Amino acid sequence: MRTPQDYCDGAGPLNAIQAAAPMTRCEQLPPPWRILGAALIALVISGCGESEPARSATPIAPSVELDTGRPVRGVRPADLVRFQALPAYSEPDWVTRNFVAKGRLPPVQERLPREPLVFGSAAMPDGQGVYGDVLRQITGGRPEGWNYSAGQSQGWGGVDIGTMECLTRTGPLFLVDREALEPLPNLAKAWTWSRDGLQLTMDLVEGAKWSDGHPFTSDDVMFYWLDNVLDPNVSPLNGASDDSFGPGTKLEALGRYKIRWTFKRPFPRDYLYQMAYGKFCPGPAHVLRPQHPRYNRANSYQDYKQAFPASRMNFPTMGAWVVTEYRPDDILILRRNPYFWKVDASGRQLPYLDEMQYRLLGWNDRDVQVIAGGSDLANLESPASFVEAMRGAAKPGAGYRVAFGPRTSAYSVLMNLSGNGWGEPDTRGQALRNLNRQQAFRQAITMAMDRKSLGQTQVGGPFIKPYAGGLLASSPFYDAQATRMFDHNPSAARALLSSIGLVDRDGDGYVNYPPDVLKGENVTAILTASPDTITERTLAEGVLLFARDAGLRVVLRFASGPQRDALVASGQFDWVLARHDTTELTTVVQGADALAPMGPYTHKFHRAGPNGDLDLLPYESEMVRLTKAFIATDNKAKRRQLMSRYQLVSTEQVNAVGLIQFPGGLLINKRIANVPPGTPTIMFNWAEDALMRERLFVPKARQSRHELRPGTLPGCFACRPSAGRGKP
Ligand code: BQZ
Repeated sequence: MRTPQDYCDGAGPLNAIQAAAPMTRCEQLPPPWRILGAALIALVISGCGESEPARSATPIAPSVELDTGRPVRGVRPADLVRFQALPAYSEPDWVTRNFVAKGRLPPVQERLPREPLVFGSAAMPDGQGVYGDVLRQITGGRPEGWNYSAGQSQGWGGVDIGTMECLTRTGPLFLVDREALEPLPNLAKAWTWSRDGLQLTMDLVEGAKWSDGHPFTSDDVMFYWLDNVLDPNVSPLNGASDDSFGPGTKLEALGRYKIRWTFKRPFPRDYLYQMAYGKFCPGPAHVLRPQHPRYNRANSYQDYKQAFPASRMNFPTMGAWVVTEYRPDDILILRRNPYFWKVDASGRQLPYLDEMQYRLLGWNDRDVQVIAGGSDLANLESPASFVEAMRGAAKPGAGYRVAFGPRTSAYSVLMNLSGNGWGEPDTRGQALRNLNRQQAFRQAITMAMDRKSLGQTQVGGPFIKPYAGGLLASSPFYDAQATRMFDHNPSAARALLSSIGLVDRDGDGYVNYPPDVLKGENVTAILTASPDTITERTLAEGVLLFARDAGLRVVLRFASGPQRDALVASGQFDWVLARHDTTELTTVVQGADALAPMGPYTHKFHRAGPNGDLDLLPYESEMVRLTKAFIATDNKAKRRQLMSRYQLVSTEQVNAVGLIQFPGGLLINKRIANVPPGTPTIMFNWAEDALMRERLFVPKARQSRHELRPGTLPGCFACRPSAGRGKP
């Protein structure tokens, strides 16, 4: 991999065009006219689209869809999911024949809860499905192990979203009528607020079971809360902490299937969003507790975290699938969960797809493999691949289609705003943070950026829009009037830098600190970025080149996904190139507590130092006040007003240097049905949740032979290997 020194500060002549459009020396983009040509073709195709044949058993989807964000939805939550006992239930014939009939599995009605979750057919684009086939996906991550509650990743890319279930669910909310917007019931099937709104009582799905047949009860919920979220020695994946549900919040079990929250403020409805993926997805207490140091004195907390390595198969889940096979750096195979507690309106136990496969490759392979026919589904989130993906989909007989969602993807440069020692910076790092905390410095950086060129280097055409920072334009709370966009102006940026004493004193083209700071050496900012995708690499190099044009020396530090995340989480960064992969800057209602540094250890780029003090800047204090007021009111007009003020403060103060915003898309194999049109790559959650993969199906006539372990079910986790249920 190229080291920053290769570029260092990008010395050496570049021709005019390359100077205008920051490009890496080695990656040549297709000439602009070809990009535009392809985009126009795509636009035309989507505009008039292939004439869709009448809806037949085997739905044929158009090759390229461009969702311009038209809300073709507006379903009511109960149209999507409800809890109801149905007259009869069924399962794939091979399960009945080879497992139930042979007494190796109880009958389906005994495996399902008293009232299973029922998916409404009205919200199924292609209607109720049929059983069979496999969903093939790729992830660039690698499973660390199965202890999500103690912070282990299962390899990202939607693996954990397919195995973990949470109290509520929000991914599919992009389909829901905004007037009826509230998290969907999930493991918590219903809830009631006390009259004063300080207590919330939730009913859990009575009779639901883990994939090993063990009952799911409030014990699993309380173990997750008391012995993981509230245990200071444990950090669940996706960062749940006592702060996430409000300081002083209590949770108690009122029975096997009833829990009650007690809050410090009335009606904190935003916490219902926190109870969805990634913050409240309990693990199997019957398996985890025996390894937890509070109950197993022989174990350390590290032992507990690593007690379930990725090599252990059939780890109990509440999700639609269970990991049954794992070959490092090769593949994860997941088979249908025989105890899955969700059905379609005809009582067919879901999922429809018997198998899910995850090939363990690179993040860039995700879309390439769908294009090549080796995978069935990918989040198209790297604009540099848009043209190739559309060109391939436009070919006659192409096996996949491209479906673009709303413009909810974006990249920014986040600047570490902690002047208090968070991440133990050295003197160089501390000096740079002191600059990050100055508005003139942040404004100079944002003025140095030529967002239009940064976008054009990724893909031509209508996809990419400049991003000022703050709320994204696709957010229902976005206010263009309150959005301060600083246009590209390197000389004004230089003037701002000199206004705070930063001028090029040694004539090397870079501004220097005043003589009494770091002996007047060049101001140097280390930009941490992931090398995992072309988009991140080229954007990082673009930032380096544009900063240099304004006289600021930037050095790139490439650190891959988990390393980058660890550096950021521990505050060891000056600047980080961040992909917008959370929900607060689009939905606002979900993850609102991430909009500002609400607590000493909650914010992504401003946390407390070793002495626990959070040195907020005045504008940040106002953002905290605005966010608290937003969370505390249900009044729509007041909320809109508060977010307009938030937008003005965060963009005027350049809380983060926004770069580009663009629509993510999905690449989908054409045999896959029930994909809701316009599914966002990320909004309330990743597409892997928004898609409701348990409802995806392949019409019989189009079913493939890609399944690797047909006719098998997950074995049991804790019993002797030979006694496995797996093989028929
Ligand atoms: C989606 C997502 C599902 C994590 C991850 C990955 C990690 C980060 C982030 C995205 C991947 C995919 O994102 O890029 O499309 O499938 O998994 O979880 O980037 O490295 O730590 O935050 O969500």
